[in-house]
Amino acid sequence: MLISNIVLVVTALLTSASAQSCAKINTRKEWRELTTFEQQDYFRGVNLLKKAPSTSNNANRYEDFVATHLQNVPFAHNIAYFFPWHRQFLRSFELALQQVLKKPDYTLPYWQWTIDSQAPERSPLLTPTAFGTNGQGVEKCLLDGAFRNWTTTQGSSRPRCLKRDFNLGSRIGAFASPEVINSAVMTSRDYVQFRPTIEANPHGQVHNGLGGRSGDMSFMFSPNDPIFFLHHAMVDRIWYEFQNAKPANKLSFGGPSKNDGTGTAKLTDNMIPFNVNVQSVMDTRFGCYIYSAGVTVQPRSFKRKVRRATEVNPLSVKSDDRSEIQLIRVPAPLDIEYITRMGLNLTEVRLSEAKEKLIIEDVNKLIMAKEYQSPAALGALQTGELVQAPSFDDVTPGFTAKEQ
Ligand SMILES: [Cu+2]
Repeated sequence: MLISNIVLVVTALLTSASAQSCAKINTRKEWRELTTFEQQDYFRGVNLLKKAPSTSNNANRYEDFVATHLQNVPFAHNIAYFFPWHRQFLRSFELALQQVLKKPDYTLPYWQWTIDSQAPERSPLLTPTAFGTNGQGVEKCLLDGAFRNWTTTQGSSRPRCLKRDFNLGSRIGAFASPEVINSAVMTSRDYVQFRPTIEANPHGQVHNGLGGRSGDMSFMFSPNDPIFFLHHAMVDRIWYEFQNAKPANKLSFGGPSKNDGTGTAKLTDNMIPFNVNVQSVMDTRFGCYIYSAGVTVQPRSFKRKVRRATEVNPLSVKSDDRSEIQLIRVPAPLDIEYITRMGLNLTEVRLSEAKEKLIIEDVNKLIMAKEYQSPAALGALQTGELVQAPSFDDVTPGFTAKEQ
């Protein structure tokens, strides 16, 4: 009782301290919730930043953001500050877009990749009229989409093309499904447990899936690829969901303050290189935004004979399988090269992969018993209708209730 009162008072103070600076609270929407006109705004804004002069000594304003990410790797990854650092980073990018677009209410879109998790290469974002497909040729240069033929100087000694290199050739290995994310959001004890659960695998799988061996997304200069910001807006939204899942999560924070896993991070810690502390980004409304509930799939009386357990082990649905249309895929283990390059803890990564596998096994048991259907199932996507989710809770009906 006393503790919850203190939390309430602190929340109230924080809210009043920064609410004045927001003329309005805007909603960040999922890519598929945007009109074509709104989607074009992102492409136009990013291309304007790419042409705008740098505010330091980089090639252009866009690369200022890439450089900020690249130069502050140890303060933003594999550490307690992962979520708040990227929240602040995204907010500064959003402000820059508002400026070049001359739209003070412009908000970053997010990519709800959980919906595309079972065959990410089929995502409507990865098309020639949107963010482009896979890189081409030996160099894996991006030749289609709104950023085709882009040149970058970040992360190499001389200008080169923007690269995308799907990790399975023409396919991208499965990402974390909505149920995996929902489980982490609903069942994590606190921030200390929640942060590595999301950072290592669900977040890393998207980077490594799009970037593969040589693509920009697999490296610390990943913001070179403008899809980075939509991926990280989704990551930020997952944190937002966690924060809103229960009152105790609102200001939950902690974990290692140093890259080697030592130290204890606190809300009052300043984030390098930003001149703000963790506390000041704990509520997205301090940054004048909230998130939409996203999209989901309404199945159209979807009937399909589910393979019986004797015929198939649910765990055998591999990351690159595209024939199974009802069961959920277990994402392939993260590449050891990626883990090493990112400085991730190998044991931690493999442990969270094992946990992920168990959750999917449970989900698949429910699916096989015809008690549950995943909105991300390929069959649901093929025959169902993509709709705006009524609320966060409805994204994965039935499952969280069973989980808790
Ligand atoms: Cu990052």
